[in-house]
Amino acid sequence: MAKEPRPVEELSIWKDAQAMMKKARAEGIETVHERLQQQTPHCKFCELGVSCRICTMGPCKITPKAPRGVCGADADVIVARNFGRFIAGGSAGHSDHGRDLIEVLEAIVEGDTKDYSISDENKLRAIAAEVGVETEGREIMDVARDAVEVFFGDFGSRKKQVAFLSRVPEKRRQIWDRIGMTPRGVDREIAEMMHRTHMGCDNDAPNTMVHAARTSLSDGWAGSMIGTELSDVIFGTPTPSMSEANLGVIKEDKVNLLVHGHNPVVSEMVLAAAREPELIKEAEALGAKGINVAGLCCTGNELLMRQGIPMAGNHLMTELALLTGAVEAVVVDYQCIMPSLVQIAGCYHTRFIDTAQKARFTGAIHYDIHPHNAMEQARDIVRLAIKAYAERDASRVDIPCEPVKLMTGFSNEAVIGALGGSLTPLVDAIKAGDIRGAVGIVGCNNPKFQQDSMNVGLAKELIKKDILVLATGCVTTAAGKAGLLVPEAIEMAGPGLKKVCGSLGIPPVLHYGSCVDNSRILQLCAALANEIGVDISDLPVGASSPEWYSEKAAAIGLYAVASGIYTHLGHPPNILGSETVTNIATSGLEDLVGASFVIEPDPVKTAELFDERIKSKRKALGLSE
Ligand code: XCC
Ligand code: SF4
Repeated sequence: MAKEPRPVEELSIWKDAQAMMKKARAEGIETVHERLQQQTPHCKFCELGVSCRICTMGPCKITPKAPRGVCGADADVIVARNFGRFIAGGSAGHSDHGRDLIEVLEAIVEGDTKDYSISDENKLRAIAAEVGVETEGREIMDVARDAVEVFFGDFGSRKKQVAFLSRVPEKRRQIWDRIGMTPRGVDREIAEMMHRTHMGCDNDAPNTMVHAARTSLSDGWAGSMIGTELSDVIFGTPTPSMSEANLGVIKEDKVNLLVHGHNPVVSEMVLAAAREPELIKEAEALGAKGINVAGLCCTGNELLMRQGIPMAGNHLMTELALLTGAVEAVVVDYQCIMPSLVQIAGCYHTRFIDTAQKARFTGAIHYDIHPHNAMEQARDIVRLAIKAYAERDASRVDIPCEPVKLMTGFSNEAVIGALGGSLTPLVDAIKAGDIRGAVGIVGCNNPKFQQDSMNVGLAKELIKKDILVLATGCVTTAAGKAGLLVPEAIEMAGPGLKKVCGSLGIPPVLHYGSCVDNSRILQLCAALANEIGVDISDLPVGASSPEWYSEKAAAIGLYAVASGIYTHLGHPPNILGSETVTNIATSGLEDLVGASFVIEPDPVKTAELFDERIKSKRKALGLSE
């Protein structure tokens, strides 16, 4: 028998989401929430992490009566192996994204593309110098060519450490060296994790956990960091600007194109095509008032940061955005794209377009996009959307709200610029206690939890306590919709943040970018630690992913911890079936790397935990509470 649908108010805190869920029910369109109900209750063994499918002597599951798998692996080994592969998956996602940016830069250097170019030469020179490339008096293309070599090298097996470890405080590098956590090469760590977790290899859970951390560090300090830095080089380093969020950014009188996925390489071209006068004219000829490009998830974040395009929504809004009935096309690259979008698009006139050979969707229209043909393909995609506009059924259109304003564009370069050229004023504000500390709130939505209740709840609690919040990934749209990303939000903050952010004209919650851009937060922490002359683990900072779901979010959490940042998760990964692994994650790592995970579903309690942590770190630094 079908289960009763849950009240929409329980599923999301947002009116726009609730309205579209009701529309979905009225039109008989299934969403993530119905499918979650069908999948509940979940398999207990999988939830605990004690099921193993790594070989065909199994599959095995650990129970009190069967405490070892066929090969003899116990719960600790099985949980650690599963967790290790989970982290490898997440690291692979971000890092393969980073690799794609190196390939674009290589195409620029080789003259294989007319569509992409180097937008920020200064940034390229700066990062090249950081990774040991000679820049003095050289042509920019020569610098770029050498940088391409260094970054491709970071993915391989020839190095003792990845290049951006030059940013890491000395003390931290010594810790990693001592425990065998220094990331050597992205592909190497990921492949080694797959090797270690084959039957009969790494059968010591703590040892597997150390390599899981090393794998995640290769993501944070190489794959993701390269992704961020080269995106800035190619598309421009973000500077503050204003934009908007929620389903109200979809326009009834325009051709609406949503970009979804993670990488700016395709979506930047779609946006550029949509801004061409000739294509706008074609849209107008069909009676539209123009072409509107809006973002979903992280490719949305990328374009929001650099181009100021509005955000239609985060993870759990992706299906609902199509329910407005006003979306002509959704153009995707990869990651976090629910395959169900193809079916929902099929219920409307919406074209679902995939663009990456490594992320094809059955039923999608495929465009094979490469650096040499990107703009031409993007124009075709925009034309397809314009054509679809003629088929839109006005009677099924429902755009449920007006957009909310937000401020975006906080790269480290922009922040340092706003501070007058150095981090000193920020350090002074931290020392004075006006900014007591900082927490990065990052990551996803998960249909198991009321959408954005924890993301928004935690941000609000933290700023009240004069803790600066940096938002990335799907937390961005949540914070934006809640009105936290505008300068006026200082009214919701404590007196210290109100003073500092007020004088700078910035919000108490800063949009720091997409998920790979968490590397910006790593870089900021490292720079702060270097400025004060301490390790990252000595700083009054933290990280949180309240509503995470993905392998990538787990990798982010783990590289944050391994970098010395106390990290909160709203719910645990599937590790609770091993006391050893659970204890390592929630306390053992503290002894090893000076930080650990904390699991807490309640945002108010979580804010108190951060408060305690920040107090103790401030005290240890000799600062006032
Ligand atoms: Fe995906 Fe980055 Fe999570 Fe959003 S936040 S649901 S991973 S899009 Ni990274
Ligand atoms: Fe079972 Fe061991 Fe094979 Fe896993 S590796 S399926 S525990 S026999």
